[in-house]
Amino acid sequence: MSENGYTLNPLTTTIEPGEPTDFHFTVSGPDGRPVTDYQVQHEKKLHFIVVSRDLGSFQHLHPEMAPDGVWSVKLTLPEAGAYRAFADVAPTGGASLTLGADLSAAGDYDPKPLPEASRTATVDGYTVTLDGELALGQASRLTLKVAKDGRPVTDLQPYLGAYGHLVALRAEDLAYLHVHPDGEPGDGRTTAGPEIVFYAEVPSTGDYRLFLDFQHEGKVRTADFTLNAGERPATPRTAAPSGHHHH
Ligand SMILES: [Cu+2]
Repeated sequence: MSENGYTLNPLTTTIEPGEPTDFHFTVSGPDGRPVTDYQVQHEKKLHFIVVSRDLGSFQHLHPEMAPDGVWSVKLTLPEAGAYRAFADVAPTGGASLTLGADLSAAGDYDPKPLPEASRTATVDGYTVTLDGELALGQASRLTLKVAKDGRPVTDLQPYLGAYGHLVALRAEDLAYLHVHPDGEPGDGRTTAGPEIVFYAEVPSTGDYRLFLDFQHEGKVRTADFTLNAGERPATPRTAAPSGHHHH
């Protein structure tokens, strides 16, 4: 919830399921006051991720900040139940942080089991396949390959400064993983698909949910996966990345 003295503070307490709600929050700093100065990361000062506790629902939103540091976003929680919101920020002069807060939508809650482990996701006629392993104790290389109607997509569009954004969450407690893209549009070596490469480090074995945002033909879509992280293999399949950039 809090990191380095920074806290995510929801100001909206009641959310009706299925109703678009004007959701407000602040990020308070070590002095207890709302932070108003942020560094831009991936073209935005704040990335707001909202997932349902059962990890069936995922949203990646970009709230607007008022001069007093109050953020606003139109938020719809699709069904009654428990949700977790994450704010990815880098206050000016500080490190980048992921802050979390619990949200809920009132009503009867019908939690669903975690979707079965799968390396293929389909969304709107696109098929995304995932190659690579999440292994404890090493940077795991994950390759996501995008196809449409059976053909590789080679004209992905930059979205927030990358060809894809991957969010990984641990199923057990919704711990948020830091995932780094390998390369970026315009660096002279990163192609616009069909493959998008990431490096992820998992803090424990167990099940993870992965959500890939990618843009093609003017629309952002999300492909989701369930992946089990195992012990470190005896012979690592992939070495730790060298010389890749943090963004
Ligand atoms: Cu974002």
